[in-house]
This record gives sequence, C-alpha cells and structure tokens, in this order.
Amino acid sequence: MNNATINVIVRFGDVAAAVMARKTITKMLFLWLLLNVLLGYVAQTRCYQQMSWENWDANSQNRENELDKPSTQPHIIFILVDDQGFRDVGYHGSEIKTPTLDRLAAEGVKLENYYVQPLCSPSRSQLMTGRYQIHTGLQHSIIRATQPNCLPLENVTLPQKLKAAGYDTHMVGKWHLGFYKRGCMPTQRGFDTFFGSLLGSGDYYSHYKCDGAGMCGYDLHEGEEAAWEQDLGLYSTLMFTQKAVSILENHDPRRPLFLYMAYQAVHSPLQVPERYLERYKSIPNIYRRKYAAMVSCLDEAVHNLTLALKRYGYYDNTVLVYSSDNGGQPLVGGSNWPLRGSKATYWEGGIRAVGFVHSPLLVKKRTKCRALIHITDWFPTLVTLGEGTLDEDMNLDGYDVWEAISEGRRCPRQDILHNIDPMYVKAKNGSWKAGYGLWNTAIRAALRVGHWKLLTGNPGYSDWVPPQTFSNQMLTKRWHNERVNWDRGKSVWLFNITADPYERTDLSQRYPLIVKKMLMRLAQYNRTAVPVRYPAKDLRSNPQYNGGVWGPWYKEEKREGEREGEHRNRETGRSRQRYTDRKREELEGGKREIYQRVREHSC
Ligand SMILES: *[C@@H]1O[C@H](CO)[C@@H](O)[C@H](O)[C@H]1NC(C)=O
Ligand SMILES: *[C@@H]1O[C@H](CO)[C@@H](O)[C@H](O)[C@H]1NC(C)=O
Ligand SMILES: *[C@@H]1O[C@H](CO)[C@@H](O)[C@H](O)[C@H]1NC(C)=O
Ligand SMILES: *[C@@H]1O[C@H](CO)[C@@H](O)[C@H](O)[C@H]1NC(C)=O
Ligand SMILES: *[C@@H]1O[C@H](CO)[C@@H](O)[C@H](O)[C@H]1NC(C)=O
Ligand SMILES: [Ca+2]
Repeated sequence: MNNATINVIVRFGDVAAAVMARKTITKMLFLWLLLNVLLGYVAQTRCYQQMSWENWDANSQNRENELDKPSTQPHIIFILVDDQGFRDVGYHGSEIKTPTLDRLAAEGVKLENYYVQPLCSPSRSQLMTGRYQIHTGLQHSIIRATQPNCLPLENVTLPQKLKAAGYDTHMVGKWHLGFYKRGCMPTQRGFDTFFGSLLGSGDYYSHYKCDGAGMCGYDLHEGEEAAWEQDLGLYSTLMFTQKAVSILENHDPRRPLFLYMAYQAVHSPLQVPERYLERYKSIPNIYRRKYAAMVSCLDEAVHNLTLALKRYGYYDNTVLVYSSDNGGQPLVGGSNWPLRGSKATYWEGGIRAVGFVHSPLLVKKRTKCRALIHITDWFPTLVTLGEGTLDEDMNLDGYDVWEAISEGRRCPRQDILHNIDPMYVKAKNGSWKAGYGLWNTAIRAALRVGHWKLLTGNPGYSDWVPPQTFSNQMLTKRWHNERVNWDRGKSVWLFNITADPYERTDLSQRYPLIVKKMLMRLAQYNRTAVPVRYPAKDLRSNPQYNGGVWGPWYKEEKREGEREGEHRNRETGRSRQRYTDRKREELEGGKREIYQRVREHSC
C-alpha cells in the first residue's frame, strides 16, 4: 500500500476527503496486489518499494550487504534559478536563446507538470525540508531581512540527510531562509561550505543589498563571515560559477558530492555584462532585452558547469536537476505566457515551473515527464537516490518520484497543497457562506487534486501578459496585458488544469460538489497546520550595527555561551574595520570599479 495514500487516509480520516482519490486508490491497491503476486514479496522497482516502509527497510539491509562494493551514490547537482518564468526557456517557445538548457533538457527528461511555490523563501523551504509551508510555519510571504525568523531548526534539511549518507555538501548562491542567529546559517543547516548571499535581489556586482531606506549592507558570505577577501566585484552569475567549478576541481570525484547551486539570476535588478546584450538588440522592450541577456549568461554558466563536471570526472555518475524557484515577474522582463498571473500569485504563472533532469543515469532519456511533480518531492527523491534514510515519522509531504522521472512509471502523487495562508485574507467578499460553511473563502489557499485546482481568497495579480512586442520607442519601458473581466467579488475558482492550463474557464458554479469536496480537503489540511511564524521587524537587524554586513544579529545567543559571543564581537569589530577602510577608500575617490557600478545600479 502506498505510504502516502495511507497518510492521506490516516491523517484525513474523513471519508469525504478520500472520495476524490478513491478510484485511484482502488486501482493502485489492485496494482500493488498484482505486483506482489507477480514479482514476489519484494517489488522490483524502487517506486513501488517506496510505497511500503517494510520493503524500504529490507532494501536498506540488502544495501548494507553490498557495502564492500564501490559507492554507487550519484553526485547531485541541484541548480535553482531565481524567478525564471515558464516561457523564459528556449524549449518553451521563448525568443530567449538557451541552447545549453535546451540541449540538457532534450537529452534528459523535461518535467512538464512541475510545480514550485510562488516566492523565494517558500520554494526554498520546501526544497530543503520536503514539507509544505503549513508544516514549517512559513506559510506567509517570505522571510524578510529584518525579521528574527528562519527555517525552523527543528526541521531536518536535505543537505543534513545527504551528509548523514556520506555526501560532501556545498552551497553556492542565494539562501533566503533566514539568518537572524548563527544557528540559521547554511553551514549550520547541513552544508559543509557556503559561498553566496543570505538575501536576494542585491546588486549583482557589489553584492550590496538595501531593504528599505537606511537598511543597506553587504551580502556576500564565505561560510559565516563576510567575504570581503574573496570578492572581486564580479557579476554574480560568473562569480558563483567560478566558485562551483573550483569546488568540482578540488573535490575527489570518488566521494559523493551534493552541490546546491542557487543562482541569483535572473531576479531583478536587471543587470548584465554588456556582451550578453548584443544578441538581443531586436527586442524593443528594454526590460525584456536585459532580462533575456541575463538568461543567456545563465545558460552559458550552466554550460561551463557541465564542462567542469566532465573535465573533473563527475559527469557519468551525476544527477543534475534544474529548476526555477517561482514564476516570472513581467514587470521586470519575465514571462509566463500563456499561463495566467505572475510570480507571487497562485495562478499557474506563479507556480508552474521550468524544470528538467539531466543524467547519464536516467533509464529513459529524451522524454517529457507529465507526472504531477512538486518541489517537495526532491527531498525524498534525492535522499533515496543518495542512499540516505527516511523515517516514517518524518511525515514528508513529498514523494520519491525518481521512477516516474527516470522510467516513466506511475508515481503516487495525486494532489498538491499549493498553500494555505491564514494571514492573507484580502478577499473582501470571502466568507464561510461562500465556502458552503466548510471553509472561509477570505483565506488565500490553493489546492490541486488530479485534474482539478481550487483557489480561494485573493490569488494575486490575475492577468495574462502576452510576449512584449512593442516597436514604438515611447513604449519601450512599458508592458501590456490582457485584463480579465472578472467579478471583483469572487473568492472561489475551480479549473480543470489538464484541459484548461491557462485558467480561462472557472467551473466552480458548474461543479459545486467538487468545490465542496476540495474545500473539505483544505479544512483537513488546515487541521495539520502549525502556527504561522511571521515576527515583527527587529531594528537590531540593521547592517549598520553589524559592521555594514547583513548577518546574524540576534543577541539572545550571547546567553548560550559568553566566550563564543566575545569571539563573534571581535570578528564583527574586524569586519567593521574593513568596511570602514573600504568606505574611506571609496569616498576618497577609490579606483575600485565595483563602486562605480554600485552608483550606476544603486538599489
Ligand atoms: C518544523 O518546525 C516547526 C517549528 O518548530 C514545527 O512546529 C514543525 O512540527 C516542524 N515540522 C516538521 C515536519 O519537522
Ligand atoms: C564560461 O567560461 C568561459 C571560458 O572560461 C568564460 O569566458 C565565461 O565568462 C564563462 N561564463 C560564465 C557565465 O561562467
Ligand atoms: C484553520 O486552523 C486554525 C487553527 O487550528 C483555525 O483557527 C482556523 O479557524 C482554521 N481555518 C479554517 C478556515 O478552517
Ligand atoms: C460582494 O459583496 C457585495 C456587498 O456585500 C455584494 O453586493 C456583491 O454581490 C458580492 N459579490 C459577490 C460575487 O458575491
Ligand atoms: C478534465 O480534463 C481532462 C483532459 O481534457 C479530461 O480527461 C477530464 O475528463 C476532464 N474532467 C472533467 C470533469 O471534465
Ligand atoms: Ca524567486
């Protein structure tokens, strides 16, 4: 019996909720019995083994007997790109040229029914934990720079699991899962090394980030300290790639490696080295032109990474996953057309992502995978591939989808809880009444079950934004949209996403019974939710109190160990001194090119 299905039944015991999935459950039960009869007690495929924890344990024991054989653990390279829209890849019909991504995806498996969360921290939290936001407390918005908040330390992370399985774990790029105290830093959450930024959307060259007036600081880190010495003022896509290549060069390819490559690109600000703009002179919309150039640079970066994988002897035993973290933002050049909405919304444009797997280890290559796959699935999938352990009491929301991707097998995911955000109640007409007394439709929530998707509350910006094709100079900075003639009072929508992926026909009036069932399912999910963590701004977070650097500020830590605290104060003092020195250099007309760039592209 499928473990996840058991969970659904146990956790949401109510029969009504299971109705939607009953047919499929029956089918799967039958299939499972058939398999057992045919193949003996232990099923031959990992996908089905994953469905039973007994089988899983038996499998682990088999593996232990094979310990004297050389390690079969694959290297895992996870490339997470920031804000790349659904249409911002060549193979989705974009005018943006991405020859590397197109080739890697074509040779591997394109994930064409793949979902992430609509924003940075939410997607990253789910990638790192394999759990929905309602199970980590991060259901509202993002983790803000000034909030004493981070991915809860109680939640076990993907790199922690891989590390326990024997991997060396490295992170390059953008964290965005909180840093208010040292225990939240990537190197305390499972990564052996970290080189990158704690926030996002800083300057691509100077690595300074402003979070509102008077809240500006340096945001490039090596481990847990500011990376002043390592900073050559390079464009981050180039810099992060160089770092990753040097990790590959210095690591022994006989040891399993997990490299989490979380590019800052292609999030705003729209900054890019001049040479990448050349090929896009024909795009009149200036935002789109710069954005396209940024994507091209990223494409070249991925090319360089794959060359390094080959050059240093990793490639044959590597699984490379490529994923965007959320939909594109049309206001700064991204495109999700023909999907509806944008980044930060629960329309498909916010959550349906570009994703593919490239690996010589895939059984069936050059295919499209249309199985429903969600970002929470990488946790169990990669931990299992890495021969790590998953315990039943982890209550993961993700599924092992490797057999679905690699062999085109059927896998157990039936539904996705896109989110329930009880703090976002802006739907003015939403009410318990509109939710048939089952659910308060003022609440922003979205749920997918099979073909169906239900949205309640205000899902966010609702228009479709066609490709930007302006030729008029006057309009180069503008963008156009297809405004929806929707009733502002609405607070419930139902779509058949398979038939209508662009969400043009709301079926909520036509299928009230489906709406009710899905509302009930939402209410059941809601019962498993933990309280929202969204603390108030803490002014001590201001980089000016921290040597000009965005970094851990929470003073409570001192109580944990005075000596450690003193050490940190000395460190902070040193960073502040360095910062002051550099600032003086700058004021005295210092020649460092990076500061010129800061002025040009000030946040
Ligand atoms: C994650 O951490 C939160 C906050 O401590 C806790 O309530 C929740 O149970 C944890 N969830 C999981 C799945 O570990
Ligand atoms: C890729 O490598 C080439 C050759 O070393 C280099 O010139 C280029 O800047 C690199 N590009 C990126 C994006 O890393
Ligand atoms: C969701 O759960 C919370 C906490 O248990 C509860 O206060 C709230 O009323 C529930 N919301 C809905 C719409 O059922
Ligand atoms: C929204 O609320 C207003 C005022 O209560 C009401 O007149 C209108 O019919 C409502 N719209 C919908 C779609 O329920
Ligand atoms: C939803 O769309 C799919 C694909 O077109 C179709 O097979 C299915 O019957 C539809 N469901 C309903 C209830 O219309
Ligand atoms: Ca993002």
